[in-house]
Amino acid sequence: MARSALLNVMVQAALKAGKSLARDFGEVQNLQVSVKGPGDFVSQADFRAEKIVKEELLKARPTYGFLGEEGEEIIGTDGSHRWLVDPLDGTTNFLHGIPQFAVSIALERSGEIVAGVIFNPATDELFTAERGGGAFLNDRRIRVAARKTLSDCVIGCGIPHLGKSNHGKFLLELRHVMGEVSGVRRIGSAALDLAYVAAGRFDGFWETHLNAWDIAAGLILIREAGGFTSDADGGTDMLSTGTVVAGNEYIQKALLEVIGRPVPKA
Ligand code: 2AM
Ligand code: CA
Ligand code: CA
Ligand code: CA
Repeated sequence: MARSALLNVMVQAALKAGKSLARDFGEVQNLQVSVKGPGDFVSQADFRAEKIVKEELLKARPTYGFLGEEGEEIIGTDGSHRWLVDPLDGTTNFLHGIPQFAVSIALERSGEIVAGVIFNPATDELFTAERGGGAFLNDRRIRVAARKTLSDCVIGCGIPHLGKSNHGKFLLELRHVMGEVSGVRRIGSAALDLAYVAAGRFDGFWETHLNAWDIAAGLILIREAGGFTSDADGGTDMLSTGTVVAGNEYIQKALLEVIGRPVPKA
């Protein structure tokens, strides 16, 4: 597997930030935590990881823009390139000692995602993809699962947390999906959920109210693994709407239809 110089920069940044996260995960009880909103936490570990990623990426490409979850956006002098970074996706898991969290880094070129890296330092799993080059888990090529029938499928989802306004809508979607699939799972890191679809572990996934930094890297991973993604209307505005429905060509379509079903009559 030959990685481009640019993808290598992203991988090095993710590994370095991952090391910092792994260190902080070992003494999570000593970390300073602040509350951004109901159910929405940020810790020293998030800030440290973002600083590392930002420094590594801007050192390698000083003219590119940078949008990370925890800091002010940097507008680059190069108007066509921007990094989209979630330094710690799955902060709630991290703070509870649950080893399901990741660094997510994507590169946007003229509005298109062209490369993505997702790294879980607790499992040492590194997911990478660049446009036209396929998707990889560590050094092995990955592909989306081949199942064509919803009743055979395990589907990942995100569950709205405290402070989100979409609890009722989610329960309705879940009820529809539960009636059709073999099982539903919830990891608590949207980046890992999407990486799991790319790796064929989940047959599909849906979630709403996400941010661009949660999903940008995962979207290119799925595309390069032969999968499909859309927003709630079947369109391509995942980054701006924050809704993702993902799977192989059959399951993505089937899931979109199931999720969009109207409220059942009483
Ligand atoms: P974060 O950890 O970077 O904030 C999962 O549903 C997504 O929602 C994750 O990507 C997570 O990103 C975000 N999220 C924010 N607050 C959450 C919470 N209290 N519980 C679960 N996920 C949360
Ligand atoms: Ca957060
Ligand atoms: Ca996130
Ligand atoms: Ca985060």
